[in-house]
Amino acid sequence: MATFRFTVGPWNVHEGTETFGPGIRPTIPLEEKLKTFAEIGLDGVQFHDDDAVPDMNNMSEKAIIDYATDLKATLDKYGLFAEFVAPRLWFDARTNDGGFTASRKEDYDFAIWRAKRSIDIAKALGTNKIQLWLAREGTLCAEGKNPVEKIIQLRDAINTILEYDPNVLVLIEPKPNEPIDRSYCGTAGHALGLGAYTVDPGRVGVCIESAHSVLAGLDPANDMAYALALDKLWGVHLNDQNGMKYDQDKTFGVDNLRAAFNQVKVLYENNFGDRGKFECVGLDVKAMRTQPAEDCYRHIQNSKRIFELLLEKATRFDYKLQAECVKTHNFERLEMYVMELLMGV
Ligand code: XLS
Ligand code: MG
Repeated sequence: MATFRFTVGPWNVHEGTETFGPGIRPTIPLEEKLKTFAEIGLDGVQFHDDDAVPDMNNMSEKAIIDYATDLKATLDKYGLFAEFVAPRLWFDARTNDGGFTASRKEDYDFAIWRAKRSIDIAKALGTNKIQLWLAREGTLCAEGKNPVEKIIQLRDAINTILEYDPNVLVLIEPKPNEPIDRSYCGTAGHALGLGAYTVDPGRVGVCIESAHSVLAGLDPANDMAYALALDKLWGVHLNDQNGMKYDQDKTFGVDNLRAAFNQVKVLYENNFGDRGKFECVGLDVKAMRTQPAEDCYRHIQNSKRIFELLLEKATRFDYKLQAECVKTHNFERLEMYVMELLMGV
């Protein structure tokens, strides 16, 4: 059985800031977070470019690489590795109307600058994975962009990333909406379709996030299966989501336990994780706003524990009974078996 490697990003331990209220927990310095990640049994860390190099917009290209090289030493100190670097193109004023699909050339150029610096940072941190959560790549005002032109522009941006470094792998993390109204690349199908039309389709894969699949009205386990079937599942962001509303990033499995089980089952059955740190179980979860500062890693620990408990259930899954049920079309029996397995009967 694969050894699963667990990762999170520094943003998964946060102050509780949301649209309706400011932060209510104190900011924890990065090194303290890294130390705690190692203590609670995580293996690696995911970074936005500016999680790794906070003041990067005001630094020279060399200074950015030097800063990231120091961070790599800190990661080594705690026995952690970097899983990926993601250009954070949704914070800066220049990317308000999208980065790779920006309408103004200077904004597009800034987005490409950040993507190239993300690659430099990734290299310094010892990873070749660049994750693209295409947050604002779409429209708030439907007539505000020519969609065909912008989708080609998005493809060209990915080409530029692929051409900048021949070792880079691009993981698109699709999401159908939020913060924009309509995404140009909202599902795994869109992402892999676009990837197929880049200069090097073999270097474009996906990271499936449970909540994002739910927001697209899709089943996360089936999205993972789709990418696994095409050998394109290069990352997962496990979390949970109560229906098609705002992105909740809840603890994995707390709302949809059976769907969570099926995510673990599909990963387990397909040996996800066998390729080492290339295939990590990312926990993209956020603590509730009510959570006290003294216990603000609990949602990560709970997500990992729920994954492990569901993994134990997946290893005990009765494939003989399943085959019998399938043969006789007795899916009511199979379904009850799954429910009893999950309820510990
Ligand atoms: C937000 C995304 C983000 C990415 C990393 O919904 O999940 O956190 O995972 O850029
Ligand atoms: Mg995510």
